Amino acid sequence: MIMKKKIDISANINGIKLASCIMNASGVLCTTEVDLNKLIVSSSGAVVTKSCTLKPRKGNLEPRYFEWNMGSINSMGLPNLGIDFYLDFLEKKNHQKPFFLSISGLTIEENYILLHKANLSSHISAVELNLSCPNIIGKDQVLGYDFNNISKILENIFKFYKKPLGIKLPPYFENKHIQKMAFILNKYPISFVTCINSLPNGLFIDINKETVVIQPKMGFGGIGGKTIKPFALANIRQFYTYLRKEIPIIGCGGICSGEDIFEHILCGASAVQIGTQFIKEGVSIFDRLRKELVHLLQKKKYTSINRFIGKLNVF
Ligand code: RRO
Repeated sequence: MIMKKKIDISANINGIKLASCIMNASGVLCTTEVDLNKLIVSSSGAVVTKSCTLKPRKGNLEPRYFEWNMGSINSMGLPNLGIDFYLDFLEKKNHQKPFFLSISGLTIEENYILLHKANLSSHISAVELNLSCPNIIGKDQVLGYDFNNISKILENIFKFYKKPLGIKLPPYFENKHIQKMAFILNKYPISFVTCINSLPNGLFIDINKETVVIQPKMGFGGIGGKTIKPFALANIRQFYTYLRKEIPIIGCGGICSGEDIFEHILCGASAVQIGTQFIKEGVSIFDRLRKELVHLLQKKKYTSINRFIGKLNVF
């Protein structure tokens, strides 16, 4: 009998150990107690919570999410149960998996308050600070595009915040912007970078009805899914090139198969998050993707994802 070698798809994000490198993207089926419990018992390598604010929020008017064969558009508007809910949930839950608390304050000051609260919790593995929410009515500023303020914000944060901190970034469309952001991030003890959030300011149209498909913001929203994979790969690749090697990247954007995960890792991701396709399939997706990834690695004779992180060839 031929013994197949065990394929290792675990990940180590600056000391945070994930049995599988595949987890959910913040925002997707991770808002309520029911959602979070399902994620805990699933085969996702970690649980990422919906970005939270200080107070609970209902979010934008519905319809606020729409998907088609190539992607999704959303303008959820940060619906969440408030940070205390997520911290209480964790305190009560005796779980084994890494837990990433995503936060997205409506102001910089709110982010500081959220981080003060997170700092006191012994149950979170890291905070994922979302600098890339595109859908708040009346607030068009995506913090991740505000290069002038990021340094100051991070400087203030690391004066008091002592736990692992990851940063969730929006997509950038110019190499020099990625270089600039990486230069800033490299100065701080950041535990990981997640890229990318949805592509902001997209529009999808129903040709039969001659209308937009979501209600908030005249139909404009963040684009996710298959359509955005090339942008995710480019951002991961360029951040991998410019970030200090001690800052791992969690790739997010357009993953539907084990092959997509392979591409993210080849570009430089140490782990990956699943958004749109997780909404389509539910928690069983983590099993499917794990099987597809393991199968591909067997075919390619890789025993571990560590063998090819960032090893993309160029001509
Ligand atoms: O809630 C949202 O509208 C939302 C957020 Br916070 C985010 O970070 N990304 C996104 O596509 N939608």
